[in-house]
Amino acid sequence: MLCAMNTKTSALYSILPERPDATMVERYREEGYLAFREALTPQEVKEASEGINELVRKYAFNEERTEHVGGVGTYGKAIKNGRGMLFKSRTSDFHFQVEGTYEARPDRLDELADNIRKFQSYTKELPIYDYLAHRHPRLNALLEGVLGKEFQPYSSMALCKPAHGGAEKPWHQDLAYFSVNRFDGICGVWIALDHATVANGCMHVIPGGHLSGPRRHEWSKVDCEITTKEINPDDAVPIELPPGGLMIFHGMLPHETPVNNSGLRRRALQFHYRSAATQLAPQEEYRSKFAGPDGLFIGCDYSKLEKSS
Ligand SMILES: O=C(O)CCC(=O)C(=O)O
Repeated sequence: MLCAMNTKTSALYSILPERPDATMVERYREEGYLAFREALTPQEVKEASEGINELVRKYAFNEERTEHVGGVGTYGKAIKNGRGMLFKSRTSDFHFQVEGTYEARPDRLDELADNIRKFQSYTKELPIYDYLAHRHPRLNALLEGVLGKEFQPYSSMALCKPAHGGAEKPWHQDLAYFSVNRFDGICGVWIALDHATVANGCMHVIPGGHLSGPRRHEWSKVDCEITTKEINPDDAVPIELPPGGLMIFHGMLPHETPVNNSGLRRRALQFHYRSAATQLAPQEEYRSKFAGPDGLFIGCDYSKLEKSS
C-alpha cells in the first residue's frame, strides 16, 4: 500500500531547477504533470498574495472602475461554483468573482478578498503577476522544456477556495474549455499561495490520464465535469504543496480540487501557455477535435449551462 503511494507521487520534486533535465521532461510526457515544492521565494508569494487584496481594494465597489454584476441569490437555488457577485474592470479584461454563497459588502474588503472564488486576466494588473507569468527565469526554462521555444501565454485564470466551504472544481480536462487546433501543446501552471492540502482542496490528478484523449464532460449541478464513470478515484493522486510550490500539467490531464471544509483558505495562481505549433482555432474546428466516438463535441458547452441555470 505504502509502496503504491510512493510510486504514484514520483513526479513531485523538491526544487524547481534552473533548467529541467531530460528525465523530468520525459516524466512530464508520461505522467502529464510535474510538481515542485519550492518554486517562488517567500517574498514573491507574499507579494502575489497581497496583490489579491490590493486589487480588491482598487476595484471592488468602485463604480468608476468597475461594473458589478449579480450577487447572492441571483442565480437562485442552482448556484454553480463561484457564481457570486462578479466585479468587472471597465478598462481591462480583468474580473473577479466571489464564492456563490458569499455576500460581498463595501465595508469588508479584506474579508471579500478572502472569499474570492475566481480571478481572471490579471497578469497586466500588477508587476508581480506579469513577472511570474512571463519573466520568471526558472518557470520560463520549465515551459521551454515541455512546450519548446517561443511558447506563448494563453490565459490567466485562477481559482481560490475560501475557508469553510470553498467550492469544489470537479474532474475536468482544461482543453474541454479552450479553443485550439491541437491538444499536445497546452499546459497549465498552478502555484500555491497558501498551504494546499487534501483538507483545503489541493490539486488531484490522474497520472497518465492525458494520454487517453478527450473525455465526456457535462454540466452538473456543480460545474462542467467529466462524467464520473470515466474517472476511477482510486487512480487519483493528491498534490499537496506549500506556499510557493508549483505544478505544471498537460492540458488533457484530468484533475480536480475538492471542497474546502477546513478553516484555512486556499489561494493559488494559475497561468496557461501554448506551444508555438498551436493555433487558436475557430469553435467548429475545435469542437470536431474534442469529440467522442460519435463525432459529437464532448467538452464544456456553454449553451447547455445557460439552459440549466
Ligand atoms: O485551483 C483550483 O481549485 C482548480 C483549478 C482548475 O482546475 C482550473 O481552473 O481548471
